[in-house]
Amino acid sequence: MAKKPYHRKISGRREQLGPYPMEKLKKVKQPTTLITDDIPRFDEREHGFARTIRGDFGPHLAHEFERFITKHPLGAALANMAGIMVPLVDGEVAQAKAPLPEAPQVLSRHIKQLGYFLRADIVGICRLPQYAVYHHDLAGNPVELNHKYAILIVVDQDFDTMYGSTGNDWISGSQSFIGYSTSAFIACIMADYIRKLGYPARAHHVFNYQVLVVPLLLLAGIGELSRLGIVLNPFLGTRFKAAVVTTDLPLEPDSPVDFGLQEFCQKCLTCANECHARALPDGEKVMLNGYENWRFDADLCSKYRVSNQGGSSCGRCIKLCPWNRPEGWTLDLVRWMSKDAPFLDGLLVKMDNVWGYGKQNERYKWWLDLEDVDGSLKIPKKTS
Ligand code: B12
Ligand code: SF4
Ligand code: SF4
Repeated sequence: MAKKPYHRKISGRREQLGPYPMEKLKKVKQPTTLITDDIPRFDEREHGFARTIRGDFGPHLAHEFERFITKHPLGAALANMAGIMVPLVDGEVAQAKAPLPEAPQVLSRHIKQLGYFLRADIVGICRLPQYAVYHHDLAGNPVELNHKYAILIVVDQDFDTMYGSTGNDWISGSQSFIGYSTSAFIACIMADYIRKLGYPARAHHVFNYQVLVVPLLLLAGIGELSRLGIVLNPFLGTRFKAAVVTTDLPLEPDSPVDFGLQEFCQKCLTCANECHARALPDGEKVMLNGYENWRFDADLCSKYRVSNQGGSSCGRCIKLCPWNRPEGWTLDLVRWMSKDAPFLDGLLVKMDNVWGYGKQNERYKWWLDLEDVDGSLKIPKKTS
C-alpha cells in the first residue's frame, strides 16, 4: 500500500508546519531557472484553452471544449463547486486594521498555519512580480493588480488515484478538479480572513485568475521548473494544482529551492517519451520571453486534453514522472540521488521503470468509467 505523508508533530518548537518537510530543502537566492528583467506581461485570452474556445483550432475542438470539463459526472460536480466560488474571490476590506503582531515572519507563519488548518498540502509565499500579472483577463478587461505578496496554496491530486489510473482515462479531469476546487476553497477563505483583518486580498483560482501561477510557485520555493514547463515539488512531483491569494498584508517571502532537478530533467525524458500528443520537448532548455525553459507545445497538449476520446482529460506526464511516487524509500532515493549523486540520475530513471509505479495498478481503481453523451450517462467504449 502507498504510504501516507509524514505526520505533523504537535510541538510548537518544531520547524515543520505542514505534512511535508519543506523547511529542510536547500534554499537559494535565485531560482535555478534563469529569469531576466525583461519578461512581457501575458494576455490571458491567448492561452491554449482560450484559443480552443475561440475556435483557433477549428469548430470541432471548440465544440469538444464545451463538454470537456463536464463529460464525466464527478469532474462536472467538482467544477460546479469551483464555479460557485468565483464571486467569492474578492470583497470589502474591514475599515479598521486588526491589532496584529508586527514581525512579518510571525504573520507568514500564522498564514501558513491557517493554510494547513484549511487542509492545504503546501503553502508558500513570494513577492508578486508584475510579469506574473495578466495584462488582460479572459473577458478582455485590463488587469491592474499591485498587491505586494502572493500566497501559494498547493493541493495534491492524490497519489493513490494516480496509481490506479493511466493518467489519461476517465478520472483525469476529476484529478485536476479536486486540486482546483479544494485550493479555491482554501484561497477564498484565506482572502476573506485577511480582508477582515483590514488588508486587501484577492483569491485567484481556476475560473478567475489575474495571475500566472507557475512563476509564483517557483519564486515561493514550492519547487523547481521541470521539463514540463510547470513546477515540480520533491514530495508531490508535478501532481498538484495551486490557487493564489495576493495581498498587502506584510509577510516574509520564502526563498526558491534547489534539489538538483535541472540536471535530473536534463537526463530523464520519461514525460517526453510518454506524452501521447508528442507535446513535450526532448532537447535542451532555451531562452524565450525573458526566461529559460524547456519549451513544450501548448497547442498540441490543449488539443489532446480537450478532445481525448478515451478519457476526460490528460495528466499522463504527471503520472509517469519518477517524482510521482508514494512517500517511502523509493521517493527518498529519488530525492537523495538527485541531490547527492546526480551522476546516477539516468540509472534511476531506468530502475523506475522496473519498480512499475508508472504503470496502472487496477487494484487502486475506485471510480466508474462514465461519459456524458448528449445529456445521458453511458459507459464509454474502451480505447487503448
Ligand atoms: C491554460 C493552461 C493550460 C493549457 C495551455 C497552456 C498554454 N501555455 O497556453 C494546457 C492545456 C496546455 C495546460 C496543461 C496542463 N496544465 Co495547465 N494551466 C493553464 C493555466 C490556466 C494558464 C497558463 C497560461 O496562461 N499559459 C499561457 C502562457 C503564459 O504560457 P507560456 O508562455 O507557455 O508559459 C508557461 C510556462 O512557461 C510558465 N510561465 C509563464 N510565465 C513565466 C515566467 C517565468 C519567469 C517562469 C519561470 C515561468 C513562466 O507558465 C505557463 C504555464 O502554461 C494555468 C493557471 C495559471 N493561471 O497560471 C494552468 C497550470 C499552469 N496548469 C497546471 C497543470 C498541472 C497542468 C497539467 C499537468 C494538467 C493536469 N492534468 O493537471 C498540464 C501540463 C502540461 C504542461 N506541460 O504544461 C498547473 C501547474 C502547477 C504546477 N505544478 O506548476 C497550473 C498552474 C494550474 C494550477 N492552478 O495549478 N494548462
Ligand atoms: S497533459 Fe497529457 S498531452 Fe499534455 S503534456 Fe502532459 S502527457 Fe502530454
Ligand atoms: S518525467 Fe523526468 S524529465 Fe519529465 S518532469 Fe519528471 S523528472 Fe523531469
